[in-house]
Amino acid sequence: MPVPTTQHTFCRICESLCGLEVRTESTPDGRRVAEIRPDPAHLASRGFACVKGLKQMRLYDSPDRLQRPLKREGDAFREISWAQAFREIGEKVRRLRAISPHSLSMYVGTAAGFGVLHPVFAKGFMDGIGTRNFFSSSTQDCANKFAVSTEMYGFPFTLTYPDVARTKCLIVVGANPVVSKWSFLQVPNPSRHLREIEARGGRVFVVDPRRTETAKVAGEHVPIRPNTDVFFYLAFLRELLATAEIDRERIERTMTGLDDVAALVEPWTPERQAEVTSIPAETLRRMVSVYREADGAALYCSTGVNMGAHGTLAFWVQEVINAVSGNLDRRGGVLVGKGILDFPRLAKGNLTQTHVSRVGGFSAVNDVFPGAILADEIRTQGQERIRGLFVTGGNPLITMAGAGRLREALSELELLVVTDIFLNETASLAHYVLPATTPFERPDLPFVFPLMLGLQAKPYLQATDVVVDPAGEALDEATIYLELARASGVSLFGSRAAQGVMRLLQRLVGVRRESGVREVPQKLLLSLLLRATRNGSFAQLLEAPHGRLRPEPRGGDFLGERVLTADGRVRLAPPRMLELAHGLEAAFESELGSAGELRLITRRHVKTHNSWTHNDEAFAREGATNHLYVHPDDAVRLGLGDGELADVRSKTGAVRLPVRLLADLQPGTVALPHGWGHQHARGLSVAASTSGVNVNLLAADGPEAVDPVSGMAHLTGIPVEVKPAAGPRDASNWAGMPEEEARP
Ligand SMILES: Nc1nc2c(c(=O)[nH]1)N[C@H]1C(S)=C(S)[C@@H](COP(=O)(O)OP(=O)(O)OC[C@H]3O[C@@H](n4cnc5c(=O)[nH]c(N)nc54)[C@H](O)[C@@H]3O)O[C@H]1N2
Ligand SMILES: Nc1nc2c(c(=O)[nH]1)N[C@H]1C(S)=C(S)[C@@H](COP(=O)(O)OP(=O)(O)OC[C@H]3O[C@@H](n4cnc5c(=O)[nH]c(N)nc54)[C@H](O)[C@@H]3O)O[C@H]1N2
Ligand code: SF4
Ligand SMILES: [Mo]
Repeated sequence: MPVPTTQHTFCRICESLCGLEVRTESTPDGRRVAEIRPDPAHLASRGFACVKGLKQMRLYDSPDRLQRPLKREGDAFREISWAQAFREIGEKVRRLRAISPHSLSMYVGTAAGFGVLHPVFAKGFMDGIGTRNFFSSSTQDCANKFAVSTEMYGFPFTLTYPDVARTKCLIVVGANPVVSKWSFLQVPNPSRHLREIEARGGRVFVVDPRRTETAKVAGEHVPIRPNTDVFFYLAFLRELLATAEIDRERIERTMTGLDDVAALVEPWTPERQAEVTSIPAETLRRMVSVYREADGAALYCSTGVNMGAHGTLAFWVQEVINAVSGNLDRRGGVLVGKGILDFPRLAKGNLTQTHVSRVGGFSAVNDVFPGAILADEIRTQGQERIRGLFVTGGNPLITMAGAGRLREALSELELLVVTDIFLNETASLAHYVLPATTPFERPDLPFVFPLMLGLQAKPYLQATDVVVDPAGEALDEATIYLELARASGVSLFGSRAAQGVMRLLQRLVGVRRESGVREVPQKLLLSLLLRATRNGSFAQLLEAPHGRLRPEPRGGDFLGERVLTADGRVRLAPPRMLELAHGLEAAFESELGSAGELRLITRRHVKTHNSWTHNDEAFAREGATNHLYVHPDDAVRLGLGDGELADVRSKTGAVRLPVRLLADLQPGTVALPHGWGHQHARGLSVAASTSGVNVNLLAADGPEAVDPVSGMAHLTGIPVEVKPAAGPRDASNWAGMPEEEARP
């Protein structure tokens, strides 16, 4: 007889971290999830959850779930023991490390951010090896924010967030929270929060080339030409300085550089920005006046700006606007949260290292090099050439720019190790694939952002116990990276003490699994973290199954107190930003000259999560595809009809896929969702039967293609040509187009 049990936990797929009620049953294979419901009593999500969260067990319980370590022999994968996997990988690491520690590298994907211990142990392993070659998905989605925060506030993780619960004016630029929830901010149920702003008399604007789901839920849609946000922001600041009563005393006390930014924005009138953004000058003036008059206002941007051509400059100017208008550090404006520990102060010394990359000479942002130089780092000869790569909780082959070149580069590695829950596209090229536990198979605390930084609309803390038994021999990443460090003859973080203590804890209290491996005692480590920060024990926190409230942000405790620049003041005009801004006039001219160019933007759907949720019929069926969304007027001009095949070409690649007409787009813009192109995945039986294409074949990689300050790749606003397809679709091809035609 199955014994049903209901347990409270939280979802760890996206940053909403929705509270869940999970009913489990015991089966011959161990405890399994039978049903997931939203937790109505959860302090923050209050009964909200999305389809992905509620059906995630279908992904985890798939027959494709990795159960045991795999080794590739020729073209086939064979199951091996953990002991063999650790031993062989360790031997290869020792050999490569003897050539150069920098010949080893790591790419950390999004899934790593949803556990506390995973990123810490993964980084600890790399630091133990002593390599500077560390990559992460941050240069696909947010490194511009880290770079700007470092310059302005003195620390990459000093991140401002809009006080969504109290603001009277929210301007959302290049984000679609209704579909994607939020990023760098935990607000479950975005629709409710957006409507509440309007209900309390506030205003919402959504600046986006597409009339998005968010724009339909609340506020006014302001269409913008892709890649031109920086000009919108410059004119916004100019108009604000020209019309608002600026509190100069507050600025002088807590910030520096106002005159420099004022001089910078002087040429950028609302009329001038209108020539490229397509936002009429009157609309911009009206937005500024609403923002200025509101009792608490916030500008917020996300990936639509971050991944664009001027993401670093745009985000910088946004931060300056929020700061000089008096909205920074006040309720209803933008706040800088506090986590359970003073992470910025503790980590400042470690996260502001000054590594420079071999290819392109990029300074690491937050210890991370641009992902878009990875292929070049592998292919450029030299002692420090990358020969070994660990990929953890990510799928760079699908999600990174220059997918075509990256595939070739990954095939040249001497050692590729992927730690994942599936044999995904990247893993299909690996020498070793290591099976990780899913979130439900691990105890945890919420994602590093709320925990360390307090980026939460409603601050709370929550713990979750293990909900189900690990599948097969899957291990948590803390154990995997501790064992790999041991097998490679290195210590976590290069610290014998750290390695020794972890090994001791593992031996003394770690549960021994059937595979013979002892687990790192995760709950104990999490408990130590809680105790060290005076938050009680893990067990005590588990007694608050819907979360335990933390102090509400007050505002007024950041400026003059927690700014980590040398003089403790916000640097409004960092020299690196002013230098980058020298290119603006030329960029403006080039915008004027490319008004007729078709630009490709991103689009997310509720049922997909980057590259990894297409492997169940609840999310994608055989033959399912992404579409190229085209405005009806453009379609007529291009000779394309709904459902017809189109060839999309950029400077770097080409794909063939069906068209869907979408009047919500701004003419001159086409949209193409990422995360597809699974045909060559070895271990995703459902996803591999879909026929979508990898849009990142169209995005350029290489040192010339990335933002020089942040290392961000440009994954939106890509100039493309679109034509009726020159032939049929070849679903067996990874570009969705016959190989010879796909070469641009
Ligand atoms: N063109 C275009 N490209 C984009 C984007 C875009 O908008 N347009 N978006 C970008 C963004 S925002 C991001 S963040 C990146 C994402 O880039 P990645 O992080 O490289 O990609 P994901 O698809 O999120 O990969 C997550 C992987 O983690 C695995 N996984 C899930 N749970 C676990 C777990 O508990 N442990 C382990 N070890 N693995 C797990 C999944 O199976 C999957 O393979 O892609 C970017 N790429
Ligand atoms: N369902 C779902 N949820 C997700 C994810 C997912 O894949 N699926 N991914 C998660 C991840 S890793 C992240 S980082 C977050 C991202 O969350 P968001 O940053 O909100 O990402 P998107 O929903 O893609 O919204 C980006 C918006 O930018 C617009 N845009 C594109 N180019 C431009 C431009 O040049 N200028 C302006 N102003 N707008 C532009 C697009 O039309 C789109 O509406 O979502 C997370 N949540
Ligand atoms: S919105 Fe969906 S995917 Fe995101 S945390 Fe909530 S249930 Fe999970
Ligand atoms: Mo992301």
